[in-house]
Amino acid sequence: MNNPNRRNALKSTAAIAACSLSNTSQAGPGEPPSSSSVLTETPCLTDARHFYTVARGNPKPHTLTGEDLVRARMTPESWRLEIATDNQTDPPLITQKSSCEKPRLIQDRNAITYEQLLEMGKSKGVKFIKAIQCLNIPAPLGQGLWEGVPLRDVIGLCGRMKNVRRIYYWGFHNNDPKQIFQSSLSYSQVFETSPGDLPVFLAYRLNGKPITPLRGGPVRVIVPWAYGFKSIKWLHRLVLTNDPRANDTYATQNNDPDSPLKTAAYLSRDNQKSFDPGEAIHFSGLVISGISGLKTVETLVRKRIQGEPPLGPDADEILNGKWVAAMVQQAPDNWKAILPVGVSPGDLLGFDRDSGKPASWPLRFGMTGWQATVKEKLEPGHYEFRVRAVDHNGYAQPDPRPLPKSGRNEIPVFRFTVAG
Ligand SMILES: Nc1nc2c(c(=O)[nH]1)N[C@H]1C(S)=C(S)[C@@H](COP(=O)(O)O)O[C@H]1N2
Ligand SMILES: [Mo]
Repeated sequence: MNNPNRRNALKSTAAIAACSLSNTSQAGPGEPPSSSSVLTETPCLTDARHFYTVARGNPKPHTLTGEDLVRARMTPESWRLEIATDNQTDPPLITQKSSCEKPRLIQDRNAITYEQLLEMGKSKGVKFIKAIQCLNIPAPLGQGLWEGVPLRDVIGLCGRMKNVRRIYYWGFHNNDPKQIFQSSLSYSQVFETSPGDLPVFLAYRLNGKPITPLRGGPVRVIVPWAYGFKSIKWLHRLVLTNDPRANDTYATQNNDPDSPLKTAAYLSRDNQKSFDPGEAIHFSGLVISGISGLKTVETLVRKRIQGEPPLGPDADEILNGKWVAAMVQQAPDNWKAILPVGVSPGDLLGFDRDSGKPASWPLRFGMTGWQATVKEKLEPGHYEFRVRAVDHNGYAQPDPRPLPKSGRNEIPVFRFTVAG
């Protein structure tokens, strides 16, 4: 985990001129968002260098250069993807071994190359804007336009399969088994996508450019609905297994390995902490539209007594507080100005082909900015600010899934003072 520049990256105004802010709910005609309340806008696409990075490995694979990078098969020319079966039985759970007609292996000289993947992309390629978020970090890491080939088509190159219930996969890990970072998907998740829904894919382009080692290139898995741990970087190997268990590395760390992204609002850590009397008080942050979509973002201000114990998550003041709607950054009206040259919005998954408009805003499994201006006049003293997302089922954060090991969506709290 690194990258002190991330906050600045999110503030960059490049390519966001067309984005505007508006209230998520009834902002009455008498209350247009005042332009002075516009702090910063979140770029729809985060620069590839400015995502927050989560990577294991010693050395971190993305720090390799020159010959080391070639040996790690992390350049487009040296990259190879192997697809194998695992030869495992484990009665009574696994009584039959998985098999496929044509495994793809380096030793058999038929592993999949970068060129092959690009070639498949010409007819089968997909493009999707997705936020990456770590299940264990209460903030999105960045959002990109990912482009690649559905995993089902790549595995299809292995011919007929038998007894495959799951696929697990990992990336370059310094050839040290202790450094493997592995993830898994069920056979059905890979092979069947309901109409208009999102396929798992192997990405070779981010924001219109080849994926750099830092972002997991040359080829990275993208699981559109999932937290970052399913989107394996520096992909090396897929294994077809008859083991129905989710054998993700993250499952060994007490996480829910099947958790889809949660709808949740996050507070930027660089919000102002102390205000002069009468000074306008603004807060801002990011919001993820997860599996249940986003209805509103709401905020709550509360006076506190210095030294008092923190409120518990079920405190009446939180559950029944006077939450007020915040402003959510609106969809850009000029997607062409944001997307890489040659990419039309109608080409993107989740967008209407003819109108070029997204099916929902915020983008499904995407992020955008929110901001709030405190309306009441606050007398000098100590305060707490909270923010929460409400999803399309009407559940307010941290519901409906308050268990942090399925994604960090606690209600963020921020203490500030108004000077006396
Ligand atoms: N090979 C590999 N892939 C990986 C990881 C890793 O350590 N090794 N970390 C995962 C985790 S836990 C997260 S949250 C995301 C982070 O993606 P990013 O660094 O591009 O933001 O990458 C995932 N893919
Ligand atoms: Mo993660």
